[in-house]
Amino acid sequence: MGKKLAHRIREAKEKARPELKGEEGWSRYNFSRTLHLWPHKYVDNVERIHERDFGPAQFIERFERPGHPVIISGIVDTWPAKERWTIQRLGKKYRNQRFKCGEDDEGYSVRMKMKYYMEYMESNKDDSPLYIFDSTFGDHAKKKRLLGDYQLPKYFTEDLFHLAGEKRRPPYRWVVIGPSRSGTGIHIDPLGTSAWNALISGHKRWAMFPPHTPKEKVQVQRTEGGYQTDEAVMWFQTVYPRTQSESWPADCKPIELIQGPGEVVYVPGGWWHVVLNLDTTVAVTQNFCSTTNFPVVYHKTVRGRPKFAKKWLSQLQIHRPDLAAIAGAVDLSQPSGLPSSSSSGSSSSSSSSSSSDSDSEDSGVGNPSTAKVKRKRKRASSGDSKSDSSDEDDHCCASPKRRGR
Ligand SMILES: O=C(O)CCC(=O)C(=O)O
Ligand SMILES: [Fe+2]
Repeated sequence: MGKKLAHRIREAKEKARPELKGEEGWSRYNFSRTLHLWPHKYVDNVERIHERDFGPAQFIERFERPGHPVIISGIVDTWPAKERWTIQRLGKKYRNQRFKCGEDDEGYSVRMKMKYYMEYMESNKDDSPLYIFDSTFGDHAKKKRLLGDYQLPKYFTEDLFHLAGEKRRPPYRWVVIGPSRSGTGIHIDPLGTSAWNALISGHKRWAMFPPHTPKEKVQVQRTEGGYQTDEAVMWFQTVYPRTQSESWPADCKPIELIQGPGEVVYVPGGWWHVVLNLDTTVAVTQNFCSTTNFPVVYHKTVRGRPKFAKKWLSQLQIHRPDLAAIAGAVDLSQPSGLPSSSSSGSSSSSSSSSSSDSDSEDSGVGNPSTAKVKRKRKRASSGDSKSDSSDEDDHCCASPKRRGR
């Protein structure tokens, strides 16, 4: 390995995971040699549909309104990304562009040039490798060419945060590239939003749990995960076997699947999910607020990003008075109706939810380091930060979507 390459990788790793304390820490579990990521026998119990068989209205009634995960095929078939997003072509076209592959302790993005990341991706033996999860590609002269390589699936064209303006809105679209063993630890997507995740190449193993599943049950415990508690690869080693045992509550059984090339996963708001790359994957994912999930998303946005919510509401009053009226009727003294990674994870209909419970749903109350990170982010003028201040709890969750700016 070239000196410069080795240096760039070391630099990025130190920033992104200082707690691992150098090379040894990155491979102390030896997962690259000892783990068989592909399960010999695996459950695949998700519903699969083809986009030709469902119109948007039908999709809403069957999947979005009731909050049912589903895999959709057909969508990616017509995308230029199918040809253009091979590792080779991406490595060539975006060679000297820097993509976010982690975040430091102060909330700044850790970035690496594509050419270095590609070499790292091919050669690494890390337990849970660095993972490209970049939400700012649409803001850069060169990288924004990626936007022309895919279209919004017909079910997910509504995007109410758009009304608040590109500069102000929370991050919402990511290119996602990583080698086997990389992935995303268990989490719920931010602000009650739903998501779609389109896989261009490779295979992702998913487990999803319904919103009422207790957080303590699905998270890796500190004592069993060491420094890899938040990592997908550790989750499948520790928590997954428990989900298959007799004693796992029947109503919290996971939806499991292996997503293949060309498949789009729909993740309803409030669902826990964990994603492990079984081989090298290239994907794009977007989060959205639609008319259907608006009441919950609005509630969580007022809690998590109050200043932004105000500005958003003023635009809704102009462009969507129907939704502004719904916003006005949202009872903020009650829980939003869906959990967040930072809340207790117990059913929101539980009568034990006090108003202080719902306060902590998204606001990160009680986490002393949040304020520091917020200030840092506000100051960051790297063009990384797409939104104004975030009051959301960004610390207790493994999702780059929550961390990611
Ligand atoms: O593909 C991944 O690792 C990200 C999965 C995820 O959490 C998401 O798309 O919301
Ligand atoms: Fe997610």
